[in-house]
Amino acid sequence: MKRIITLQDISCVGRCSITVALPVISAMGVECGILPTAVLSTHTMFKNFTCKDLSDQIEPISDVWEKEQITFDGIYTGYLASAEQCGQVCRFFDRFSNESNLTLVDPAMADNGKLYAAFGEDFPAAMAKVCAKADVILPNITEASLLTGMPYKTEYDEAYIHELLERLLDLGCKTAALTGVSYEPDKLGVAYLDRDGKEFSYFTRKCEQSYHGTGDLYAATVLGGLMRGLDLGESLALAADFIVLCIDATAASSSARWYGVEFESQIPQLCRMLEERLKK
Ligand code: PXL
Repeated sequence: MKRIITLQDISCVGRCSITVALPVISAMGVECGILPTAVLSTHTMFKNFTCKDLSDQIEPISDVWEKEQITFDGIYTGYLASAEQCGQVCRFFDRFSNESNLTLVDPAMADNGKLYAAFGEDFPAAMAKVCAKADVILPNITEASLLTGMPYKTEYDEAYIHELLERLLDLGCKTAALTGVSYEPDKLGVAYLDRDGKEFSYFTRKCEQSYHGTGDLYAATVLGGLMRGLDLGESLALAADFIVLCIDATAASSSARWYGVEFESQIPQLCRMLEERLKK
């Protein structure tokens, strides 16, 4: 069984980061180790929240893993607590990434044109350095514009998306995949470009509702697919189909917006969809 390590926060309530990555990646048949980078009462979209930064644990934990010769088939990072912590995560990549494992960076820091509340203006540049270490990065359009300095647009054409992808590759990653891409009012999807010039896109029906933590759920599912041997396009498509199921399953709930998508009920279906894709 493949083993991955994910570096992101524990938001105790609110379905994001590690509370999403662990159940989803485990259900997909991949061992999911965690390196919690901070503990929060909830994610930072709630009006009140506590945050205990665990940056000082990253190095001692890494030291012991190295001594114990623990290795990872995948390294996956999500929300990071500060610009300084981004530097520590870069060092983690230097120690644990190699030719035979896969690194996925979800630069979870912004949405709908705005940086998350907890971050200062220096954060995107620090996250860009984390992206430089990755095989695959998975920003949304807001994050991509902050990482590249390109303008954030809500109305755009394929040329804008292509240029964003090219500029993301300039950061140093091997493949840039952009989420939340839409060229038609009722379709939403993902587009990727890699260093060899390979392009891919996949679209699903656009759901009306939007829930916090969906990006985390998407990234965790993509990583699970990659670790099980799907290629990137198949993993991105599987994750997109799963998100649509989860959003549909959540739509009946009135308090859901800040509590995240009710992915739990859709895990059996995710496992079935994964097995079907693996058979092909
Ligand atoms: O879903 C991204 C995320 C993860 N973790 C924390 C957050 C957010 C987004 O706001 O606040 C703590």
